Amino acid sequence: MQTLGEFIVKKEHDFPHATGELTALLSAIKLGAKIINRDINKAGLLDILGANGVTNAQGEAQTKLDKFANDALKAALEARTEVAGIASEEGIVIFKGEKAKNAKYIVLMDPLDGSSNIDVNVSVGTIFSIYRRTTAIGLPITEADFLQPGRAQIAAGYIVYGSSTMLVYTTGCGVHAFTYDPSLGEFCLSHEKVRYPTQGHIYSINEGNYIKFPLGIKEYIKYCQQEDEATGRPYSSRYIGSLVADFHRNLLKGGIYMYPGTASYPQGKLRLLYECNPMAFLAEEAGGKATDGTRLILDIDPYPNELRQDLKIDPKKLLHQRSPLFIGSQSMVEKVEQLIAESSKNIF
Ligand code: AHM
Ligand code: MG
Repeated sequence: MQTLGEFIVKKEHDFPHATGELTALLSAIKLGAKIINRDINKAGLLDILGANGVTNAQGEAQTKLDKFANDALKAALEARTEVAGIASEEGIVIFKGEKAKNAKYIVLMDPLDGSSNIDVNVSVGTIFSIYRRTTAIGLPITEADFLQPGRAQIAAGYIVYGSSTMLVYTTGCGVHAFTYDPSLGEFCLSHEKVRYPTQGHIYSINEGNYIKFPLGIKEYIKYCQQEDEATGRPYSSRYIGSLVADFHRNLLKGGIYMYPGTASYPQGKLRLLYECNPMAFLAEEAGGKATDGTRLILDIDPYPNELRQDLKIDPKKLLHQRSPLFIGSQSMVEKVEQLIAESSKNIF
């Protein structure tokens, strides 16, 4: 049996110049995850279910557990010397003091993804994404440090609080999954070098929004439902409504998760920086693909030069930018991209 801590230290030996800082940072996330896991497991007994009457930066109702999870991770990360600041749905926090000025990394996170599921005992998750700071060491970081393309991530992962709790992460050398053993209080290696199965058979989308979907997406849903022996269609439809849990199932079984834009919300619902990017890094590392329908998610620049030069743009607001997301088994993502491209030609 190998614990997450042992595994990360062993991997670090593969990099001769590694300083151990990333290892320490990942262990802070691991600690935050254990705290969140403990309290989620007894949520019905503690007074932490339901909304807390606060709305977040995007006007969405915050649940008590959203706030609790954010605080648990923030405290675990702030206590370390490796992190200069964090960002989440709750906004950007630039840590104060000398140690933060010299810390190498920044963390973006969705502390409690799928939080509407928590009150009904359905799986939720935590998503994290780690970058090197872009501001020089010795100076306080700025909001722009958090607005890097996903390609610049040096690590990303999630914790899924499901029938068992698992932590899944990548540092760019494959995707590794660890199952939490509550009797030991440790995450233990259960799946090394996870890869998508070549052919997936599951599609995940909120079909209640069907009427609002662009033509290409409607055609892809029709394609999933047609009979075809060679590709094993019809595919199964599975949608939990927690990105982490839907992604996790599709990663292990083979499938595609979709959250498209619609006429009223052209950018969809999911946040590029702390939901789409980390999942896209994991998907690519597992041999899958993640796009917004036409571009690879990891290639999207959230703060291109034209926006940097526009003084009316508040970089704090760019943190919450959204993107359509098509993520999962490569051949399935490419099929939906093809139908999106064909349907856009038909319009003109
Ligand atoms: P959240 O971070 O506020 O929980 O929102 C993100 C979640 C995803 O986990 C999930 O896939 C999606 O929202 C579900 O949205 P919908 O209810 O519109 O299908
Ligand atoms: Mg979320």
